Amino acid sequence: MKMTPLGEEIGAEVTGCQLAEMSDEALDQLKEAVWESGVVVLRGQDLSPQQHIELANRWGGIDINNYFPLNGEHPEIAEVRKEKDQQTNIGGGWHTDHSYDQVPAMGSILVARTLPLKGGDTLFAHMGAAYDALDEETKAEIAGMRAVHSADHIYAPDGAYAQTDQGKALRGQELKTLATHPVVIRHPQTGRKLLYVNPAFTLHFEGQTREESLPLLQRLYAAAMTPEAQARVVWKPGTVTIWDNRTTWHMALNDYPGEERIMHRITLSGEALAA
Ligand SMILES: O=C(O)CCC(=O)C(=O)O
Ligand SMILES: [Fe+2]
Repeated sequence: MKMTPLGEEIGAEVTGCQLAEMSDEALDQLKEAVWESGVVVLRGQDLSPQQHIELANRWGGIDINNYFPLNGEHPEIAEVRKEKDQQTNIGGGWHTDHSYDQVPAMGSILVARTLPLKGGDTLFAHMGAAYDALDEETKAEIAGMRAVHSADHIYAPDGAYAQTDQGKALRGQELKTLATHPVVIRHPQTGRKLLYVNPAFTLHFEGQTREESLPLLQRLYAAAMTPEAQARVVWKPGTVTIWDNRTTWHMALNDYPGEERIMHRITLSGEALAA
């Protein structure tokens, strides 16, 4: 297995590995690459839905996403879909999946099934690099702080997606989510300090209103917007991307009007987060 960095401080492109027939040692190596670099890309994979599920189970278990439409034959697989005639995509702004859960998902294995001719790339940002980029004063200010996360303003009947042409496809509109996590977490496996707030699901700091929280939140978000902290995944048929939600943010570009894009996502179970 060979790894080439994707960006300066983020990501790895892995060659010499077929996910469908990987040894336990290779799986352990791949996990470490995901935890440390945040996102790995594998090309030329021939991964059936059944093999996708088997890989996720070997990795450490599956969290069923409560909102995305599920694949009819394989309910472990969520479909991230944009039809030819839809305007809105899923995950089109910077976010961390499932930060609104008490025990957020570790990450995802995303498999390209139908791609536009060009466009539809996915951007990733490394939240360890973002934390490192903060000045010492800010690091001291956020040490010990906690933030409140929810998905209700995104997925509720009057939420962001309900007003778009993705609204009808989504499930779970009646769910209520609320979770509090440290603003700086330690990665459960690597121990690295990571900034754990994101523009989609973080509402405010604990003990502050949203209005009071926004200036500092915006400063923290800006730290993830450096070229060194970011990488772009350009999808091709057979591409599989695996990412860590603690280490990274991501966003899906919506630049392929009139074309269809269908991805199969399995969400990997995680663990409780601590400072
Ligand atoms: O479609 C993509 O590239 C990613 C969408 C997304 O945010 C997700 O699957 O969590
Ligand atoms: Fe996402």
